[in-house]
Amino acid sequence: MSTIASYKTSLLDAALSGGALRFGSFTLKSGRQSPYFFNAGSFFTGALHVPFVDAFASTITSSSAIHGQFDVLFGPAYKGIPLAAAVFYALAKQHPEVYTEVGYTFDRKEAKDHGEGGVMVGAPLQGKRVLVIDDVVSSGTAKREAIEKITAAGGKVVGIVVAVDRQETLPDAADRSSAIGQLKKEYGIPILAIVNLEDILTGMKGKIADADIVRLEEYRATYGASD
Ligand code: OMP
Repeated sequence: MSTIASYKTSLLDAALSGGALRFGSFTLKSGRQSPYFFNAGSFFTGALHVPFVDAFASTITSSSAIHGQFDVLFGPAYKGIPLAAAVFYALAKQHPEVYTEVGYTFDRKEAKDHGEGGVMVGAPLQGKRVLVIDDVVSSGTAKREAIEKITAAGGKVVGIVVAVDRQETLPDAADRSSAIGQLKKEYGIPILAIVNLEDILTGMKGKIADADIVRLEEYRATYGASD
């Protein structure tokens, strides 16, 4: 029987109990009809937020390719914004020697035309190494948009960390390579996820209805990536 790391189980249990991980029928941004949905906006109590933020901080600090290798933590609007602020605080508190001079930034969905103006809020990105932190990767479109915005602002994306890798193929893919695999290949950067679809399947067995597990397996057979 396959097992998963305890911090992943804690996150999945918190997500299930708090309603952040739901099973049923959901339309995704890509238009796909999914039997599950992960909503990062549901981690809104202390009991849910703390393990969520801690799991991000542990994922970052346990990767030598990412820990201490960036100047700015970037959270794309909207769900990446509170994540970047909270994870940045956790990192600066746990490792002040590494993160005191690191900044954090987020974008606006619509440019502000008064006051300081612009689409970016926080640390300037010009010439900086940027780590993107966000909720989910499905087809990878949202992360591509974030990379474009950061690049346009003069920053260089050096990695991406998300809560969930849905391990899906690209919508127009000729093969079964994953959205994350494509992004890694295209940008040559590390991309980490706290949990992926396989972890969800393993972690949810016995905790959700068997019929939901079957639907997850069917979805994986249709849209699941092979890498
Ligand atoms: P892609 O741009 O297709 O990678 O989709 C990622 C975005 O879809 C996330 O940033 C969310 O806005 C949304 N999403 C979720 O939040 N949770 C899911 O389980 C699935 C999606 C989705 O629409 O694919």
